[in-house]
Amino acid sequence: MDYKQFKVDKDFQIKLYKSMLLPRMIEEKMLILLRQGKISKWFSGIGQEAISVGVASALNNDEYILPMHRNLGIFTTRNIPLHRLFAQWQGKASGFTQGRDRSFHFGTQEYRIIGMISHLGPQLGVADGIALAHKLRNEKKVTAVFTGEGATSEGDFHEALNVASVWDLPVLFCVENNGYGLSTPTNEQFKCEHLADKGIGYGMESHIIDGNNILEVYTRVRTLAQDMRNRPRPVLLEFKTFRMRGHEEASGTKYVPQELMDTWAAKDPLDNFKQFLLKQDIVNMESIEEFQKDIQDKIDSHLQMAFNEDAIVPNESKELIEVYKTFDFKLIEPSIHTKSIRLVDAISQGLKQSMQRFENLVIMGQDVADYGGVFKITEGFINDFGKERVRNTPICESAIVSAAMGLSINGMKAVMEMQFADFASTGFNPIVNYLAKSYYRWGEHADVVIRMPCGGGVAAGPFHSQTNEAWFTKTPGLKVVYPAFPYDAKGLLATAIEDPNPVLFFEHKGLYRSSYQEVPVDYYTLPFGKASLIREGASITIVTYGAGVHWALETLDTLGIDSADVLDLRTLQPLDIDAVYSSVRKTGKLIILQEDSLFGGIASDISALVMEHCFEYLDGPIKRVGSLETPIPFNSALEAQYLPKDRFAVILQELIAY
Ligand SMILES: Cc1ncc(C[n+]2csc(CCOP(=O)(O)OP(=O)(O)O)c2C)c(N)n1
Repeated sequence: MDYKQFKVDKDFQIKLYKSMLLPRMIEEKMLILLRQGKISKWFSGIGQEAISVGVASALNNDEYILPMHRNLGIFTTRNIPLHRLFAQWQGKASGFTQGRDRSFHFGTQEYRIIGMISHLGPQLGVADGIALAHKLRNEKKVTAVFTGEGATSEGDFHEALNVASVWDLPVLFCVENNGYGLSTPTNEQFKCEHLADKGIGYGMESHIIDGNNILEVYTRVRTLAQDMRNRPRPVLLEFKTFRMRGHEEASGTKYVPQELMDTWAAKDPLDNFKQFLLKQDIVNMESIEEFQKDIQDKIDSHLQMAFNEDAIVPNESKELIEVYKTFDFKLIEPSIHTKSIRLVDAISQGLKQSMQRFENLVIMGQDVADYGGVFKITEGFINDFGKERVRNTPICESAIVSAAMGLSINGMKAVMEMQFADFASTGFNPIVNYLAKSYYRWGEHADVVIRMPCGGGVAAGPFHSQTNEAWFTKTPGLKVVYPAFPYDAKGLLATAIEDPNPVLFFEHKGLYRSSYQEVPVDYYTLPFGKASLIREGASITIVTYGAGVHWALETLDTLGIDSADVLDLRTLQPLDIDAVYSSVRKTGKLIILQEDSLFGGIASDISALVMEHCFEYLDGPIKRVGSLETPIPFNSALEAQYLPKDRFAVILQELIAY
């Protein structure tokens, strides 16, 4: 291995050697503990230490690194106390996730490390967001993110590199090409010779680096990082290396030809560097033994600390509370000065006032800049806030949701406009797995609002009409808001942006230009989790939200019914179930109307809750009314049949007469 051409201070060479020795020795110990059943799972990075250690050593400690499951060397090079790592792997409280997630699935702001989620790819987009925040604040910092070569087949890889390139983000995309993704060799994973060649397609500089040569990794990354700080741009690095053990310990390496193992064993980054240092008289055997002893003592004493720590005692209320970051809601009263505006105007106004209020707020979405978004909600915004804060994005929902998370991690707020709520499906993974779970897993909140133009009745067919709130109300960690009127929309959007938790904000397209109301002109907030009782009556309770509220009111007017409580839920998570209970206890009858097809929707849960809590008050069966169990058809007559409005009128009358 050629070390000589890389000029590194001798003391620093010793430091690099010790930095590689530490993760190697920790791993050797962990493999023993694994066999003894004292830790649960182990993904080995043996043979790949030069990459983790080299990159972490080349960056400044205040620069973010987003590692993968084989990057122990990043954690150790950043000097994380070993007993905390050991506690993490044993599922103990002093680890980083309080026993809520395993292995390397955690981050720590203190050490500027943002850990992975199992799905591998999303963190690439998160790195984009972190780098974007630095760039917007004119901070000269690089962000390094890791992936294996297997995960480069995920769409997230393509999306994240494309976004970073279009936006000139200073991200080092570090691909560790270790030959196999679980059991699948590289030639069954991609067709190009080198992954670095993909850089051309993204208009991105790329390099191949010998990932087993610590001096090459360190010097080349350090030089590149220095350059990227001054001239922000992404760089793709392919580190050639090899996975010397199984994907995880239990899965073995039977499928790997022995010659390959032998070839790469001869290239071991630690042994080769040791021989080099010995030959150069930079170290001698005695000093190496001393290093080993020091590290062994450290590992043993920190392990003892972790073993001595008591096991976690489950506390149900603590678990439930820590799904969301505490939000200290401040009611900002509306001004008396109002104007009659449409729902679409109210949302636009609320968003604009939030942009004025929070200088760290960034809007991202397809066509949101000059074009003003397909619904014109951000029209003219670039004149006030510029194109840096009102950002057009490429068509890549997953990377942009992830980038929104990255902005939040790096101290910003983000609003993402899904062009249509239907397209949340291509950003689904980071929403339900990254944004929703980060706070519970390791205390990192997602200060992100995703605006969701949704809903039917607009003859737009199966892919521009869905109301898919049930995809998200099912997922702990998300908040779901669904206003029916301009006044609520403006105040609730302001609250959604103030709230540090991830919020899905549903905006019914059919109401955008049909629902008018007097709306206060100034900024105000409205609380989450408070339904609004918009009509009062004694004989039946109607619970609904979104377009359903308007259908219910129209139906009551048409039928001349004035004896119904109409409860507009306004937010679905948190859900004001107490308002439902108190109305049902008064009326004795409940009908729930939702626009979405019925099965598995919020109406079913409300029905079940009322059965459990108000059974003795009921004077009739609870009725749920929703759309047909089909995709949403395009043809207007078919769509009218699909939607629940007409069925609602029939079932309402039956229930009143029951
Ligand atoms: C979305 C997703 N698909 C599949 C898996 C299962 N899985 C976990 S790691 C892995 C292999 C990853 O290979 P690579 O990216 O090359 O990284 P390496 O493990 O080799 O370091 C697979 C298939 C997963 N965790 N997430």
